[in-house]
Amino acid sequence: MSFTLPDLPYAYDALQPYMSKETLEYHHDKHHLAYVTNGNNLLKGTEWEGKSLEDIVKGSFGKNAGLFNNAGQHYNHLHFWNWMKPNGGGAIPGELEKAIIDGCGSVAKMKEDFIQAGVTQFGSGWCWLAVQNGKVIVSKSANGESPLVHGATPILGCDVWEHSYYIDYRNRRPDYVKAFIENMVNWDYVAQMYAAATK
Ligand code: MN3
Repeated sequence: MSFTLPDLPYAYDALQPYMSKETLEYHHDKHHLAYVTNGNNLLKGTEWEGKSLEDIVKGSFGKNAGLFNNAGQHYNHLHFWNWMKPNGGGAIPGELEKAIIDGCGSVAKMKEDFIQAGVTQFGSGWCWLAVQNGKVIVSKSANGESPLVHGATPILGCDVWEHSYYIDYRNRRPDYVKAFIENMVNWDYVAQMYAAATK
């Protein structure tokens, strides 16, 4: 299958004041599109042509860096747009909340660890909530990597590449990750991914 760029699930100005229209225009229309275009070019003629996106990401990791970087970032961004919503944040669906408390100690501790992971990811990368051996964990990864290639299933990720926040927050990455976890997350989508990862 080839990669395609989906429309954003909301208007470009829908995440203001936490993420601007300009950021989403560049991030979705230019950065994500580049991963799609480059990924399709690099996929051609490889053993992964015709495989699912997850299989391409996992299969190319450590074997075909160019393809992995673009396919990995396509996977991450497909979910990233859905991990956010207008008027996000707020109550976490019950079963997921229980799993977060069980895995991370409390919702407050999960948020603290998530922000810390995002802030301490040196250079480009992502911070995550993932399911590993049935437990919710916080992690971080470099560049286009995700928990998928580190033995876990991602259920929430925040893009901490500078292109995700520099227009709105300049160098203040901690403020961006805090705004993300407090005010932008679509917890219903996270709960869906949690349910799929644990069934
Ligand atoms: Mn990005």
